[in-house]
Amino acid sequence: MQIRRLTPALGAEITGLDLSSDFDDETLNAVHEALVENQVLVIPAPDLTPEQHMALGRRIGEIEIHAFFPNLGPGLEQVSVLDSEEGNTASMWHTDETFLPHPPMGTLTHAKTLPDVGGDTMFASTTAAYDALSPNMKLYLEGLTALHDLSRTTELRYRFGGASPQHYADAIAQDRRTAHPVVRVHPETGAKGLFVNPTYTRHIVGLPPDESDAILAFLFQHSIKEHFTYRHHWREGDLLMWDNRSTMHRVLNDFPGRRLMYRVSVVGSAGR
Ligand SMILES: O=C(O)CCC(=O)C(=O)O
Repeated sequence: MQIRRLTPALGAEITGLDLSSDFDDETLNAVHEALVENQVLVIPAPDLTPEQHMALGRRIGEIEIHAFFPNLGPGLEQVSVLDSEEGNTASMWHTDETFLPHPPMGTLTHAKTLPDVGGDTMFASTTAAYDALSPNMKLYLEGLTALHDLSRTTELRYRFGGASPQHYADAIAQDRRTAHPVVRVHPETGAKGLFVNPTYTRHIVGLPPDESDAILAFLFQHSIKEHFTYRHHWREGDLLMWDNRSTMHRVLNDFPGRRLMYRVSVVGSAGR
């Protein structure tokens, strides 16, 4: 197994590993270590089946049924489907499902069908972004919490035709919201990272609305500066794993044609 770093901030490609064959726990641990260190891993896996994809997720931890993406159905409910033809292209910066009390610790996404051009995914290291803040800003953010909820993204999908009025009303009624620290400590490395994102984070708790809006706008812009990012140009069969505790991501919605991805998320827990 060879590991090649892709940008100074984050990302590495692993070659010489066949994810569709049996591999031992030592190899799995090496992949896990590489994930924590590099935050995003690119692994070519042209022959990976949905069953193997799900089994791989299960070897890392408990796998979830995604809160709102459709899935492959009976027996494969944990494999969610992002099909641009169904209006599912996650084009706003986000960390996965931060409206949950325990957002996933990581996600494994497999490229099934790609447009001829476009549809790259951008990643940003939230630990690199935190490290680059001024000491004054770090002090200001210490101890603050922010509220994350699911309604904004559903509202946007409703406004632009991607969700029905009922779907929108259901999202509001479900009231899926959680407050998290604005600065998160990675449970495995101890590194601090920014933990706010434009898709789910609504406001910083206890601040006047205009101050909260201004601080969040600054943090969102700061987090996606180019030297904290990696842009992945997909090849069919690529499997990407990202550490959801130290990254944000978005798809560039710049393509005609179909983009179909299967994804499995590993549930976060107190220890991980
Ligand atoms: O399709 C992709 O490249 C990423 C999808 C995404 O944002 C997600 O699975 O949360």
